[in-house]
Amino acid sequence: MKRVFSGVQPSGELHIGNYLGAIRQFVQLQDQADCFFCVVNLHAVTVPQDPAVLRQKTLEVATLYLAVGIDPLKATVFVQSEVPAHAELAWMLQCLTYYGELSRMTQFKDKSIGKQNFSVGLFTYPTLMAADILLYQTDIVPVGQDQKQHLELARDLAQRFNQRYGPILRVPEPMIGEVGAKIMALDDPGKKMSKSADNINNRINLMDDAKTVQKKIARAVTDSGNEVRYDPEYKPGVSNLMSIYSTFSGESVATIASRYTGQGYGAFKGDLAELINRELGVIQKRYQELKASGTVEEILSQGATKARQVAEETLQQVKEKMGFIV
Ligand code: ATP
Ligand code: LTN
Repeated sequence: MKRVFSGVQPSGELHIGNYLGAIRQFVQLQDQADCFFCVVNLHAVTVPQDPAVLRQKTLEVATLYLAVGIDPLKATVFVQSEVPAHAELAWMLQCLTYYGELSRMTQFKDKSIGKQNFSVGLFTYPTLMAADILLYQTDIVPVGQDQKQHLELARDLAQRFNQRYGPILRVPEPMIGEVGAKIMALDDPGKKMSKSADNINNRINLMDDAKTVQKKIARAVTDSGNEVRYDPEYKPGVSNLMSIYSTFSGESVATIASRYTGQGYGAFKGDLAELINRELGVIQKRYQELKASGTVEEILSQGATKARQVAEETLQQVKEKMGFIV
């Protein structure tokens, strides 16, 4: 059975970009592979976080994992800081990572640009991510397009380690969907939809109510003209909305275009909001049930126990190979 690992940061509200780009794939994979889904709170503190908010968001992301359909009987769901091996392996991998490699990471450049001060953790973030993945001898990592460069580093580090010390780390493959892998911001289709963007009209959160979704879709930037046509270069706003429609409905953009011929943006946007609300409604109902059940903490605690066993095994092998006394 193939091993799958992925993570989401508890650094804000989850949005439909996270859902369509990554989390929805998690649910499909749990039936075919041995899956580990992590709430990566150590990654979240690379930028300042309020401790009480971080704690609450960590539980929220875990609850959302379960609400979208991740089944703790099939997949292991846990919180990164509960498994010390992540931070330990990250240090060892930092000593294999070149300064130049991290300097070239586009996410680091985007997040540090224009800031007077940013943490060293923000810089070494991709090495911690590589540790997450390599600890579980992962075959497949389902992520959105923006994580491709980080995945390449994880692959390079596995190969470098294996060459230097002997072949013990599996080299992971990214799994990036064809549609939905890069959902753009509603207020600016030139940027990706993001948790940390200041404008809340940038994104649709998984917990947004039906009215808010309607409003955000109605306000979403489109282009002059009124033709519903897929053309990312000349009609990036409409094309992004069509991609969202297509990933939610499972229909091709061509089918969607022909449905709205001659109808303009209004009808298309109304139906899109309805489509999103139908799916979010189901997730939100399950979320409230899970929250009320009070079972999430116990699921996380069992997940961490299982994760620790698997991670510890790899860490021991790494230590032995590197010459640490074990
Ligand atoms: P931030 O914007 O603060 O960096 P984020 O919204 O990118 O956060 P992450 O926790 O970094 O969220 O990402 C979780 C998963 O969602 C990753 O696999 C990432 O590739 C994916 N993802 C994030 N944004 C998008 C997007 N706009 N479209 C598709 N997938 C996305
Ligand atoms: N960097 C990722 C989150 C993340 C991750 C991982 C994803 C941390 N560790 C391991 C896949 C596998 C992001 O989405 N920003």
